[in-house]
Amino acid sequence: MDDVSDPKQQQLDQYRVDREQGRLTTQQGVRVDSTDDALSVGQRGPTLLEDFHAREKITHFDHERIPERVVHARGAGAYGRFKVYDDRLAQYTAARFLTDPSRETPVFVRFSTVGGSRGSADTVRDVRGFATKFYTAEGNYDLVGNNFPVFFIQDGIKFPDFVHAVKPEPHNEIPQASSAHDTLWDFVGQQAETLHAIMWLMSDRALPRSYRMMQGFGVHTFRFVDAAGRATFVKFHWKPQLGVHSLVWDECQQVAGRDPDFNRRDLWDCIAAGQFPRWQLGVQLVPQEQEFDFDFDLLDATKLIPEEQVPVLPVGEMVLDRNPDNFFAETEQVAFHTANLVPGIDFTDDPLLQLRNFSYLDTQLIRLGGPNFSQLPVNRPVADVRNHQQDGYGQHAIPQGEAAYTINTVGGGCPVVGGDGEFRHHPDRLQGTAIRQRAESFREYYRQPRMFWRSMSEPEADHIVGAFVFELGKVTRPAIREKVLEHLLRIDSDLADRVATGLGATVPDIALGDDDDAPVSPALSQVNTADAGSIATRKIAILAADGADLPGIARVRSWLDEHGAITEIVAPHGGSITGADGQTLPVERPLPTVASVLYDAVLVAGGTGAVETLGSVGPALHFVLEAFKHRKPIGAFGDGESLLRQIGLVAGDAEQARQNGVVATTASGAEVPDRFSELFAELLAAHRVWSRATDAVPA
Ligand code: HDD
Repeated sequence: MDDVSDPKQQQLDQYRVDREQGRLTTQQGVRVDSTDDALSVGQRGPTLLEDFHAREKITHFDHERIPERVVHARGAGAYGRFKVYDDRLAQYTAARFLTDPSRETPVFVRFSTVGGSRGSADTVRDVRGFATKFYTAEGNYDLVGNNFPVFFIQDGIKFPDFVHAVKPEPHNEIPQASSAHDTLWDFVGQQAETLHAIMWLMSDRALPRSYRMMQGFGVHTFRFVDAAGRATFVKFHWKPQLGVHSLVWDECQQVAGRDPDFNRRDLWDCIAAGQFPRWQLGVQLVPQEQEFDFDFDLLDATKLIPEEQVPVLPVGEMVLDRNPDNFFAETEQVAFHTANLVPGIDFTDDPLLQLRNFSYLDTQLIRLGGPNFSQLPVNRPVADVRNHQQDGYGQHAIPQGEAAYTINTVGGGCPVVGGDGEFRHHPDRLQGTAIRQRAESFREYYRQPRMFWRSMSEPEADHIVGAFVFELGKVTRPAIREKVLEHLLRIDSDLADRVATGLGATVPDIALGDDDDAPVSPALSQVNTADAGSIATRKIAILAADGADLPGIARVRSWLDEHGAITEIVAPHGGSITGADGQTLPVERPLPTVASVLYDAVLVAGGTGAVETLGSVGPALHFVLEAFKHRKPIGAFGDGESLLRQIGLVAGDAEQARQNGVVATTASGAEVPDRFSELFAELLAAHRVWSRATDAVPA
């Protein structure tokens, strides 16, 4: 993308305050003489009320907290830019930012977990929020999506019930950021509509390796409206350039303790290092006339349109290239709203969306303390804002003029209503009776969960079974487990059998209809969404010690660096290591401060002395074994291979290495062949070695 000036960043510049220069002042701009000692009567006497600086400082501190988001409390955000490839959407939508390839639209994206509190860990089993604010020239457009294409409920009126069920239980506020407890599964048992999203929640999609490596979905069917008012149904997709990759559950639980900020840190570090994450925006388009051509209802947010049925048309690219300056001011105060639309995009009658359209504005009022939150720097449109809404807490604008109403003559009839480029609601023709009743077309709950299950690769299916066994194993009421097993049986009997076996339970004896009618959608499997080509931004621990083969490290490292990977020297002690050649190399991470779960792969450096040392350090051996257990690529060069043999890992020839994910060469120094690095990178690009047997690994 061109590096053109960014109107949003220019706007934000007016609000940025450089605290790394200047003099300390009060909020009134008065310089203070001391901020260490409050004004008191003598050195040991009482503090004086007249110390306005002390009072102001304490008072401001007392008011620092605002309510955390009722859901999606924990998040991380970044600024970036969006641009369409061409004008191909012009025949469907009047939205200029989606049709004009010469435009670059500034964005702010906030990724989040859903259930946990603001201070909870990143790597929990959960849906991830993927909310994008486009600061378009026609006003702000918010695409408030998730990394699952389907939601847990069909009607927004159930949202408080669902959230109360998944959040910590009300009597003791346990468990934090976990769905593995009775109330969530009780809710699932009673609400078959949750099952499709529950399948996603039990899958690897709920454990993203990185926010940079997950898909995003607008979830609902929205509507594009063209300049002539013609509508087309649309679903939005974000596809990450780096492919879709996940952690494994055992790893997640450990990372939650080792680095609770794992995903947040990953996003921050990569942007800070200039390795900007990118996503392709895609759309699935359905002509209005084809609204009823599907075996589900397009208005039902618990269903997806299989990509094989309606392909995703790639339309543009988003890059995130700037970290916020201040977490609270920007990431915490950003306010998304599904009803922030621009001309060319409109809602459908999806009953989940309709209540979302109420909820977001409402929640910002309590969270951000009044109706002027859209004036906060991160929320400010770059488009002109002019209206007669006035007053309220925190009014920053200074509206001028005598008339604060429309229609006026006093203010010259301004601001003028309408004219050009205004938002017009799609003129739906509506007629009906007020009823509380779910549409019949919403009442099939098992076919798409079955499609999801049957589209999984073997390891993905194993993980789903493991997740159900873990979650239901934590449920204390047998009747709840049984009810969920009944639903699983209706999805697929093999799934139910395997989960029941893991739980030591029996599959309920119920009459079943024919369950063989589910199609398979290869696009749902991560095997098909992993980008097998690139190792960019993958993190590799190079395990080394004093006596290491530093020229060998330099050779492999430069190859990996050149291909965009991130390498870190991990050694038993900090400071630096001295190589066999007497040279020194800085240690980036002392072994006691890290663990293999924080890396994508491990490389054991050669050097006789180093390998002997590492072979006698338990945490170093555990490091390699644990990476092996989590199916990460393991490599060794020079004498490094003997350390692998010590713990029973065998490389073999290239074919065996591919199968087992262990690659080694006896070559050292400048002789380490590129072929070694290439094979290691091949394994790394695939992210995990699913063909490796790991059941007996003692780590
Ligand atoms: Fe929601 C936040 C996504 C259903 C009510 N939601 C929130 C955020 C995301 C989503 C990404 C965090 C935004 C941020 O980073 O600030 N929500 C979804 C998706 C849904 C969904 C993809 C289904 C398709 N949400 C949903 C329903 C309701 C809400 C049905 C209520 C009827 N959501 C909220 C909220 C939140 C929110 C209470 C909490 C904080 C906020 O809005 O700003 O209004």
